[in-house]
Amino acid sequence: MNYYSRVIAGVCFCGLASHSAAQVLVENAWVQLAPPAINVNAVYMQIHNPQLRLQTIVSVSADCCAKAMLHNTRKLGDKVVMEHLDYLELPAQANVQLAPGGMHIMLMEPDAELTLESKVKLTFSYSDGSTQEFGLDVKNNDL
Ligand SMILES: [Cu+2]
Repeated sequence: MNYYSRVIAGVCFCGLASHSAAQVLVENAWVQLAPPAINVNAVYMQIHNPQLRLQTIVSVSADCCAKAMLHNTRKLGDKVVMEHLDYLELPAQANVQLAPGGMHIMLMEPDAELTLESKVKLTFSYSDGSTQEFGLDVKNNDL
């Protein structure tokens, strides 16, 4: 093996090492406190995929709630509707925003109403079968 091919092998090894590391990084992840008697909560965050390959979230779940779904907010004429997304693609080395008025995670059928004291454990399941967990706080709109 000459020097050049050793360097290439080293690069490949680094690539494999990062492949098994944390799948994505999330920033500013929070659960929006819902108005009284509304028993669904939206989750917002910025997701960064540090890897050199596309990653796809195929399902989400949360320990607080029987159901969690990926949603997109869309304007349909003068109405605002939410549509279910079957998956969420995270392009290589890019950011994806889950933000009010756009994509979000919807938490439904909570075991108990979420309050500002609640902690939520959110799990992403990826198309390669791996999973990743995040701990989230519940916050008010204006925070
Ligand atoms: Cu929604």
